[in-house]
Amino acid sequence: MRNVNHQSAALAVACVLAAVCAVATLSCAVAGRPAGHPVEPSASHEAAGHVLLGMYEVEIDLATLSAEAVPTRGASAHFDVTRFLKPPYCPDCFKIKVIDLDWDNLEVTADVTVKNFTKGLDGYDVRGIVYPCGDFILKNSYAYTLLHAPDGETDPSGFRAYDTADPERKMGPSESATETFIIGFPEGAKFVDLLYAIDASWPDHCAEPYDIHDFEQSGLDVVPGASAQVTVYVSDWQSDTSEVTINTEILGGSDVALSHYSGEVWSGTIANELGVSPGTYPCMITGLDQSTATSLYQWVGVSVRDFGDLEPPVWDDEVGIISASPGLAGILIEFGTASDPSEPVTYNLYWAEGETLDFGTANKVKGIEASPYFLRSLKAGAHTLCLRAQDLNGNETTNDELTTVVVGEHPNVWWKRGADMPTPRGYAGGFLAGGFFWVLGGSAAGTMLDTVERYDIARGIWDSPWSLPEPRDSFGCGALRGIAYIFGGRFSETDVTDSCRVIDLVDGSVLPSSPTLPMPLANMGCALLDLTFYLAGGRHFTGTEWVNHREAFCLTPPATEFVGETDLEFETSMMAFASGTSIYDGYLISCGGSPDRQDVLYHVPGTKSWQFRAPLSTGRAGNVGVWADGWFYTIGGDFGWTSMRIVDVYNVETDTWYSANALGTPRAVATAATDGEFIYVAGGIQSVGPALIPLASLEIGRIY
Ligand SMILES: [Ca+2]
Ligand SMILES: [Ca+2]
Repeated sequence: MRNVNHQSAALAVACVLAAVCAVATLSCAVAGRPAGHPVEPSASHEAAGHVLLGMYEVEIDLATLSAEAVPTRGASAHFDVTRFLKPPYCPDCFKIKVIDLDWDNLEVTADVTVKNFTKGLDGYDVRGIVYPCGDFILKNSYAYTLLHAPDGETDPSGFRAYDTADPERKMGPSESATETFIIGFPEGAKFVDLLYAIDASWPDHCAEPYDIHDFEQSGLDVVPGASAQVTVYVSDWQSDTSEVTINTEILGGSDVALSHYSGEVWSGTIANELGVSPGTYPCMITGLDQSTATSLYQWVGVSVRDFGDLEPPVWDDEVGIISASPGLAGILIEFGTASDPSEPVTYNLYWAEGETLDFGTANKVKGIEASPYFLRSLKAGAHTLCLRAQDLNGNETTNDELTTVVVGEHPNVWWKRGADMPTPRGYAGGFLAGGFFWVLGGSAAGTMLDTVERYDIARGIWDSPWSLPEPRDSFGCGALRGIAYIFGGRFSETDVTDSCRVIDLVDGSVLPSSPTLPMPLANMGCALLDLTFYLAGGRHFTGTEWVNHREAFCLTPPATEFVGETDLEFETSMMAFASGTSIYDGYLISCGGSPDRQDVLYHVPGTKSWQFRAPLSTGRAGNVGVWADGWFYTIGGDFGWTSMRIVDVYNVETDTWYSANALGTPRAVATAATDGEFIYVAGGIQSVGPALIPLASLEIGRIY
């Protein structure tokens, strides 16, 4: 525990230091100029012992996730840090590091590190304040303040408190600390712009309360005039808070003064004057220090309930569990939605090992907000589940529809949508390399593309680093030691080539001495095994028709000559194709393929045959394949002229097929790759009768 505190303290100091240095530098730069910036610290707070260490305009570029902080003039001109401090030069003390970007919830997460650059001064109650700028808001505020608020800003702004693990909240000389800020941004934003200030109390603790926490209430009914008791903890270093109020305007009331009960506890009575309906209502609590006229603010949620509501929620669509998809150690559960006047409706999952369920003794997961729910860390074997809905009053549905599934038979995939690929296309090549999912070339509506786009797995964003030397689709493809290999494919809808390209992933430069295929081929199987590329099947156009092949070849870079391998058992193309390894051998799997084959072939390179394995339940072509940890996955494909969402998973050891969760979007000739934990599937073509729709969507499947 002690160590943790020290680490966190060390991180916090870096931020203060950077901030002050920036201010000091800026002060010199603007010396003698009139202060015209609208952002100026409020003079009334200086009496409270607060020091504005710096105010910055911070901009985060959501495309590159880089952050830039520029000190504002007004703040620097009006604040005399040298009264307390003589900062040494420090070019790098205020650090912002973006650590996550969540497009689903429209929020960016950044670590902000502050450092105390002084040689002998302690800072107290260090805060990073985020003033609202348009639609950008701090989502994880510790509490709220009006300190240093820009002119005209009357609503308290959220802040994060540093060093809260230290009982004294003290930042000593050369200590640093880091806090994580979650910033919400509006849809379509390309940048996040914030006004950010760092405040500390010197040379002692702040005068106003430093924390307002643990709000509690008794039940508040929907009936107009109904009342409830509230209590809240107000922490004050000097134990001399003058006044605590809760604003109940949203309930039709006003500022209600709370009485000092004992220690940090304040309590009082609030009323639902308007008789607002069931739900949770935000109310602000203010803790005032009279001598300095400084307050700390906190938002709390007041819950209103309908005590006359004794009815459980009503299911809107399906009752309880719609599907329960078991994996090796977890179950993905999808369920219907229910509604109730006493919102919000939440869901309770009951589960037990075995094929029966006793509600009295079952395991219970309470308060699930929405479908789906992932139940993890389960033993192999049968599990029985039931899901019920519950309203705010605790009324629970009585449905007892049980679902039994067997965990541990096969892995499954939990698909989620990722950021769309910028260019919709199918018949592209791709692989994982350097932390990116690469998608190369391809075509859309008959137009060949030279587009190269890559998905940054850590950051969840796409960019386009370079282009292929020429537009091309339907080629074999792989990456080895930072080099992309492109084999054959098409230059136009019927122009199939034997040419190959070897390309440096860093800058897209084409390397000399490319191999040439033994014959023009497109849509062949291609997989990398033990540093050797294996190609099999494929097709070419005769001028009047497409002809499938059965030949197989291999190439071991840096050699540029293909060597013959054992032919497939039949002519095919557009099949799912992947390599895998067991403790004995490396092997290749070819699955499905033109024309809508069910066949599955298994081959150990160097042996004289491809073995027929257990066939697919339905034929398909244009399916894509990946292998992970002893299991082969076939994803999507076409049957007839209809694209499929189907995902099947194959146990290579036992020669057994299982169904996995389907893709969200039906697609064929997509691009897929796996790192063993996640499967990435991008683009492809969706055929609906004669219509062919190129896709941009990315689906990311978590293997479980
Ligand atoms: Ca006080
Ligand atoms: Ca109800």
